[in-house]
Amino acid sequence: MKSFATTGAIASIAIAASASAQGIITQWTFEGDTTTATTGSGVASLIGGTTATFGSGSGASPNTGRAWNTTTYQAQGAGSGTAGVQFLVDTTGYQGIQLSFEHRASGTASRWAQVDYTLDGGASWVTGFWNNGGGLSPHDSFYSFTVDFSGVAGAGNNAGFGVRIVSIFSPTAFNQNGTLAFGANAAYMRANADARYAPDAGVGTGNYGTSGTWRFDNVTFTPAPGAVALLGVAGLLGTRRRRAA
Ligand SMILES: [Ca+2]
Repeated sequence: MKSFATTGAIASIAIAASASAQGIITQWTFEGDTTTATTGSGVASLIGGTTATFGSGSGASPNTGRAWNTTTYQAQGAGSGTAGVQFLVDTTGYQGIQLSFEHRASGTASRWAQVDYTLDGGASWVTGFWNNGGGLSPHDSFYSFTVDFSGVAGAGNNAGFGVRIVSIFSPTAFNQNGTLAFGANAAYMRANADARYAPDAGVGTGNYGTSGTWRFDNVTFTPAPGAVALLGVAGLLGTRRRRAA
């Protein structure tokens, strides 16, 4: 595992350095409390009834200031995969598309997030392409995630590409506190769930709530790195992550 983690870190650094050299396709940093893209162009929007304000940012490069703070998610037991945020990006001229974003949850928000994608400007969606493995916990502030679309035919060189990040039911059964027990794919697990998940098991024993918040920062689409060898490493990492999820 150690060697795998090290390889991943090296690949991530190489990807970041290459992307910086080649240019970001589109990025939202939410500085100035706006959903207008900071770099490049694209359309960010709320879906499934969510609402949003702006809050303090992740502190990560390239900014330290502000982030997009969303709330008003679906009621417990309703609408899995329907509520969240959406980003449409024209990838014309680019291949090997990568999405990275920073994500923070409040205690009562959903712990599980899923990424879907569209190849036709949002007319239709491929759902369940990626999920975070339940990897949100308010204990550690913002988490950084990368989603690799390099293996998706049509993600690159497409004026109608886009993704949405949506809240989903826990794919596995869980017992929040002894009285809030749910089956698989039946309920949202609150982010600071006491139920499970090392190393951030959480201490919350209440139920998920619609007023929980998901905060996003540095939502970034980059093209593939130029180095073929590193592309292969990134592809392997992406495959392993999807299998693990
Ligand atoms: Ca920011």
